[in-house]
Amino acid sequence: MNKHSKIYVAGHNGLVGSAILRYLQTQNFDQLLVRRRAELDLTRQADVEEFFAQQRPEYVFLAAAKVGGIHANNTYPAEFIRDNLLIQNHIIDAAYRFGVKKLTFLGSTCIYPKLAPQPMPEECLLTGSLEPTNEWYAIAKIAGIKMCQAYRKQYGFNAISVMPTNLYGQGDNFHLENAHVLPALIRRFHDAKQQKLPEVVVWGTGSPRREFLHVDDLATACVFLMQHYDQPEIVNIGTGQEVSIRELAQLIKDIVGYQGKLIFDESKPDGTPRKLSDVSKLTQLGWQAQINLEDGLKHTYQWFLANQNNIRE
Ligand code: GFB
Repeated sequence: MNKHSKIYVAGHNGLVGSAILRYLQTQNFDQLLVRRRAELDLTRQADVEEFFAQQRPEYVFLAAAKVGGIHANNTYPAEFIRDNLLIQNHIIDAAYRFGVKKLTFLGSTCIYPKLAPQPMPEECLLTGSLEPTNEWYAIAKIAGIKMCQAYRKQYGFNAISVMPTNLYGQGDNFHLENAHVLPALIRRFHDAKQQKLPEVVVWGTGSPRREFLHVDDLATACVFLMQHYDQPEIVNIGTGQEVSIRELAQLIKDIVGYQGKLIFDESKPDGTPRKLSDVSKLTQLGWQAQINLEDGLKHTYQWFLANQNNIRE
């Protein structure tokens, strides 16, 4: 991939796609191709094929997906499995048919078994049952990985699959119910501070542990792997560090400057108990995360404050 390669970023308005696009722009890649949803519906195969036939991108970052937090995954299972399967099937197939040189498929570490060994090595894929709250999404992502591997095996198509841990940062979805925990809590603590509420509810027991990667780090990792990795095996992308949801909530509370109390609502699901990625493969390839959680959180809250009137929900 060179600075004049034609690069399609699918999902450029989302958290991940927008970060990849920003990073490519700062690196002076000068043929970046994007389409808004209103211009190109990725769930429609004929439209996707027409787009690839006309535009002939050379490289594709497949960051378009239906995503959400534990509640959204659990509440809209049909949309999560259907939309993700359609989008990825259409893009991977069209990319192969219309001569794309290389494609990077974005998955998620929720593809690993609920009770996977911690930290989770790439090899534990398909060794146990999935976490039920997100199995629909996980099955779609596993199908995407297998599709990339199958197209490589049968057709020699250069598709790689990367598995980011829980992501956050500028451009996230801050919906109170459907977002992931980190943006949802930023929003809830912020609203509680504004409204001078005495307490904030955090879902679950607070004991699950999660790893959080800033999306600007993810973007550099994706471009690094697009340039330096050409194997069928999946690659984890994470920090290798985790915090409990209770610790995360306390950190966000402090950064937002909320003075009230934390209440844990144990009627809400905890999800998988731990989800720490083993990042030794990526470290050996020569990449590691740069943004620590506290700095990333401060930056994300500042971005939220500056953009709260037009954030995505
Ligand atoms: O980020 P999250 O929704 O998804 O939730 P997962 C992480 C943890 O935070 C769970 C707790 O233990 C939640 O119970 N939590 C506490 C909250 N308060 C809140 C809140 O206000 N909102 C949310 N959303 N959670 C997702 C998968 O799993 O991870 C997706 O569902 C995807 O498929 C994503 O893979 C990366 O980390 O549990």
